[in-house]
Amino acid sequence: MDTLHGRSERLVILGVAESDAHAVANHLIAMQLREHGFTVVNLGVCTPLADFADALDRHPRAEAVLIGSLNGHAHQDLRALPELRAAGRLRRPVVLGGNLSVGSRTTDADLQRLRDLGVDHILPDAGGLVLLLDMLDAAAREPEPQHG
Ligand code: B12
Repeated sequence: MDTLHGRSERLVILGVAESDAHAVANHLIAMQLREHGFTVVNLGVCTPLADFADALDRHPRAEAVLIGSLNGHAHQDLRALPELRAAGRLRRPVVLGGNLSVGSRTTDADLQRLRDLGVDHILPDAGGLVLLLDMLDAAAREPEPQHG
């Protein structure tokens, strides 16, 4: 719904990847986003990718789908992304953050494998999240270029 300032309520879907039980960052990120005025649909830990898609179906105004992964199994947990996208689902920017590989060092190849699945944005920590969401929001509001 539009506010007095002509600004729609801002909503995001947040959760932690399917095999992952790490809860602390998820709660902190939800708090941070709520402090910035976002409505956060927080699916919590151990959330299968299909549940993110279902949540987006229920909340089609969501600006982005934010997924945390700490245990190193992001690629395995997000492997259904190409299939869901091919079926016309999860058609919002997917933002992934956390420890994105097994071991202490995440290589460019690890990140590329995630992008190849269709992950749109990767953030090492949550510090840049609001800025990224603001940039995505601004880009989504830009008028489509006119052709012909
Ligand atoms: C606490 C903890 C646990 C607790 C979790 C309790 C709970 N209810 O959350 C318990 C004991 C259950 C646990 C279990 C396991 N853990 Co653990 N755990 C940790 C620990 C010590 C702290 C995590 C934490 O809460 N940090 C505080 C938060 C605020 O920081 P953060 O999680 O790093 O999040 C920041 C960024 O990563 C990022 N971020 C995180 N999520 C998101 C999401 C988005 C959208 C964005 C943009 C950014 C973002 O932003 C955050 C803030 O800047 C870390 C080590 C460490 N010091 O980080 C290991 C660690 C994450 N665990 C690890 C492992 C391996 C496991 C287990 C597999 C161990 C085991 N063999 O059983 C299991 C996995 C269970 C599972 N199914 O997921 C490894 C992962 C290694 C890897 N990726 O290769 C780590 C790094 C320890 C290590 N050095 O080996 N763990």
